[in-house]
Amino acid sequence: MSADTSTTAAAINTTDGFHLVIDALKLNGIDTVYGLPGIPITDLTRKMQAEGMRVISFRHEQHAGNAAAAAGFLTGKPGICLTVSAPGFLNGLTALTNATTNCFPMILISGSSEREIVDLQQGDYEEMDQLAIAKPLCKAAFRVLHAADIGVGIARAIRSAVSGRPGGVYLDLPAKLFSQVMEAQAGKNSLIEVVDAAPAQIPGPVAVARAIELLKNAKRPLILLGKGAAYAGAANPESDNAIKAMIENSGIPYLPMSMAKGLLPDTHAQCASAARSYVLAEADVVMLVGARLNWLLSHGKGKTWGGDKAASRQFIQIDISPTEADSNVAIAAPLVGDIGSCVAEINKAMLAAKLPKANAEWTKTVFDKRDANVAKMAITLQANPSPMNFHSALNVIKNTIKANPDAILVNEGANTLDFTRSIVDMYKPRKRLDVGTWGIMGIGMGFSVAAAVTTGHPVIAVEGDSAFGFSGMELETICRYNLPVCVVVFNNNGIYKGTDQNQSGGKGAGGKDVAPTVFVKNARYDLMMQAFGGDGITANTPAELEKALNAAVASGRPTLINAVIDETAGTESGRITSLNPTAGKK
Ligand code: ADP
Ligand code: TZD
Ligand code: MG
Repeated sequence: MSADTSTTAAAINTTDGFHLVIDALKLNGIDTVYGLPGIPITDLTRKMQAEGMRVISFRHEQHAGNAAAAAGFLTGKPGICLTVSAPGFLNGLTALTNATTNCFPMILISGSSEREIVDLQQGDYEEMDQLAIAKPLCKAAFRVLHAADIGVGIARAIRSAVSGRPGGVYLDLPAKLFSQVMEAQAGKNSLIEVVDAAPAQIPGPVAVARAIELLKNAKRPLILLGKGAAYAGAANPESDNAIKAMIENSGIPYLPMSMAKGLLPDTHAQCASAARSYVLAEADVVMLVGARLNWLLSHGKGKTWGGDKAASRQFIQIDISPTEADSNVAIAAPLVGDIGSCVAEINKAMLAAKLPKANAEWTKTVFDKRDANVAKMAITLQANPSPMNFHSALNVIKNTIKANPDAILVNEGANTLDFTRSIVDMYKPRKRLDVGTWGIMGIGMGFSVAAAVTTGHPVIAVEGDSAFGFSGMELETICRYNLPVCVVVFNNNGIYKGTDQNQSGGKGAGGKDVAPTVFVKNARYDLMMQAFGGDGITANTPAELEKALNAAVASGRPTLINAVIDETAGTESGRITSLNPTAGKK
């Protein structure tokens, strides 16, 4: 080839910012994005689709962001959310921050306006210094100004999202970047395929020995599995097996946190869920596996942990974050590393030390209490009151998940959340997605979309009527992509219950309003689903609910079941009413 023709070929053979973003994502095995188009990323979404990527387009960015976060949790790869500038970015930011709070890997990629104008605050279209705003609210934040740096930007975002404690990463892509042109081969060479993005982190032998010593002397040991343990298996399947082996070989009772349910089947012989308050108060050595001692575990102290008994309790904590230990109470044996590696080391050391099975007197007491509570609950579940209450409706959901253990259960609300978590058993890892560390409402439809898209399995979303309202418009998204999602709205006419009264006695500007916690009575959420071509049904009895749910799971069609629940059945704030300040003034 003469020098002349090669120059001509090079001039023709160019790439641009749009394609470099797409190529960088694809090079790293990312084939799906969740987003909402508009300036400056409209063409990016089209070109992604043209290049074979899946672009799931939402009606509001918060739900696209929640979908990306759930995809991250389920797959161990960062979920990608793509938004426009300022308002779109802010809508996605809640999800990014929530993902970070929950230790889910995701990347929020937002287009942004002209730097020169934004920085002088001259009033650009959708002007905002997005990078500065994102920084304190996520794990890491980057901006790319030159097309030649797109490869580095995406690589840094991926590594930051999944390495160490996973979390949310913000990547700022200014509008001008997308049309920047560079020579194709140089562009290709600038991309980075991230090698070993979440490297194994093996705990030191001294730390392992310290943990074994505590287990050896334990009289009433307990293992607590958190959603970090569930996530660890998405990134490394050996992790699930190691946890199962540790629990079964040790004979130690275990408690799963909400999203760790199903890591081992909730019906497992060593599951202590139905004796939760007993084991938390009585255990003398507690091994935390990917669970933080935050509010969800009463900070590791106080009445939940047996009051005075808390002083003599010792904790082992397995966590990838070295600063998690001692955040609430002293951790006698911290084990820093990834859960798969840490538990594998514990298993080896237990074998070498010939650790005996957990004290039989303790385990018998725990399992007897559990069995008695399960038997008591079975009677409540069988009752068939009219109107239907949480228990009789959840008995149907419980049986459906038992018959379809691959189905993913998405769950939000207050009473709807608490009762579902304790009543519906899960059988396989990473099948339960819920409100997580923040107890946030609004994750429902975004999580459902991601669960259906990433797994192809049926999704059952059990939603309080208030909770559902936060993301209800995404029913259209579910119908548009024809996803196998069945939304069950537990309709009790309001937040917590539907019976609250306006306390004004008819006086004042709001005298004629209903109470702030109640909704339109007898709302027909099922008709919303019909509006978009899905199946919508109202169920007044467990039999009607069962029929509709079975049909939905069998057909895989988008379905919404409006499950009418006794409006008096709930309690204020569900299980966490103790956190609810009420007026002291008489
Ligand atoms: P839960 O709410 O279920 O109790 P948390 O979200 O409080 O769980 O805790 C999850 C913990 O798991 C976090 O402290 C996080 O650092 C840790 N974690 C996440 N992934 C891993 C991993 N692969 N290996 C070890 N620890 C992990
Ligand atoms: N806003 C956000 C983003 N998250 C929240 N957790 C809340 C508000 C407060 N909140 C709860 O903590 S639960 C809940 C709200 C509004 C709704 C409860 O009503 P529901 O469930 O209908 O979803 P139940 O079954 O009626 O209790
Ligand atoms: Mg409600």
